Amino acid sequence: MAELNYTVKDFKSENEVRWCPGCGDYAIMNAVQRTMAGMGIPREKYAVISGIGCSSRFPYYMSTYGFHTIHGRATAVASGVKLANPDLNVWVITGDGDAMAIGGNHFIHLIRRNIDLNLILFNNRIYGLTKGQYSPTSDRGFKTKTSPFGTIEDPFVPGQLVIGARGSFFARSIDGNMKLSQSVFEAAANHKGTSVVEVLQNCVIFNDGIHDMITDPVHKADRQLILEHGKPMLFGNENQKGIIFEKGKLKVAVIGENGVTIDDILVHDATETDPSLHMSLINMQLPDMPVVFGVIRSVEAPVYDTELVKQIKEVQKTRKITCVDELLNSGNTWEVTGNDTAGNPGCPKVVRINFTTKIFKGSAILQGLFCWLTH
Ligand SMILES: Cc1ncc(C[n+]2csc(CCOP(=O)(O)OP(=O)(O)O)c2C)c(N)n1
Ligand code: SF4
Ligand SMILES: [Mg+2]
Repeated sequence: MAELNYTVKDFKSENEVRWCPGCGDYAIMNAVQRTMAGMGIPREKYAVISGIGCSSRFPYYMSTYGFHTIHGRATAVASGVKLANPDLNVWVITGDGDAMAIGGNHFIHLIRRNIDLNLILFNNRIYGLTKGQYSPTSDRGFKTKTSPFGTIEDPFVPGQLVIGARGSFFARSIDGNMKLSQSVFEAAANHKGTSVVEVLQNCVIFNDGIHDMITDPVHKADRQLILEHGKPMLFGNENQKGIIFEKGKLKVAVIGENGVTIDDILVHDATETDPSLHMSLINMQLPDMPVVFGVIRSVEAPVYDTELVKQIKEVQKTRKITCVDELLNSGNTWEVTGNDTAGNPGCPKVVRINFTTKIFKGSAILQGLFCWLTH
């Protein structure tokens, strides 16, 4: 195959981008386009499938195959796209409302099946498109138009759902950190199975600054821990802080204090199949702990689409009928000829009816219908 020298521009469509100026979605899309340009995959092999929401307008702006589907069902449509076209590189674009509220059921079952898709969850912790209602990732007490006195419910933590649904890949990024987003998108694309990337996204209109505590440039070194597989979990301006395991819990320690050395700091293993430590990392939150980013979990697990193809091939070896065409042309078939229901003579087409339609033999209505359908 000739070398593909794509640039970001090759993945931008001619459609006018209609996100608000300053919306975090722009940076996420740019990181996706950079990732796709560098993957060495022909453009026609990409399909981008979205639900409904501001984030879900994404496929319009991509110069790839795409489908802006219905609310909460991007995962279902994308599953079908992938199973019918296993060689496509399929990306699901969804929001916190789209994936966690109306699409919650489809989200967890996609992950449980481990279909080879990449899902990017734009988490602005609000319904943006419908103008600012609270979402399943909004904090307890959060005031919006639909919760004027503050919500009285606790939010989902998307990574917890992924682990709970036996997820094989979970990563986190931030809209403004395009380098990090690009690296986790690449890792997601290379992972076999469902990869979920949660991106903390700022909605400048309805939830501006919701991630500021984490992204604030002055404090971010102390508040963000960017994980790398095989490396110690260090953070802070001079990487002087790290994560240790003490009394069954993760804890922040400072190297050089209380006898702590670099050897006490946990080393990240994204490939560990036991999800306990990955869950603890996902649960880390301010103010006591930094928030964890990067690829948190990436483990090998059976992939649904591969298993499906394998199973069909296996079954075909021992069956006389190996596909639907063969089924329809098998068993008791006979020809339907004669006049149609309107009395017009000679339906010239030969219609094969197999055993499933046998009970209708002799039915003039069916006969006429078949003539009409096959004319
Ligand atoms: C069946 C159905 N119910 C409700 C809606 C209204 N609706 C459209 S988008 C949306 C929420 C979008 O929020 P999110 O997924 O977080 O996307 P964002 O706009 O924040 O990117 C809702 C409730 C709809 N379009 N269809
Ligand atoms: S409403 Fe919010 S999420 Fe939607 S385009 Fe505007 S800034 Fe982005
Ligand atoms: Mg949202």
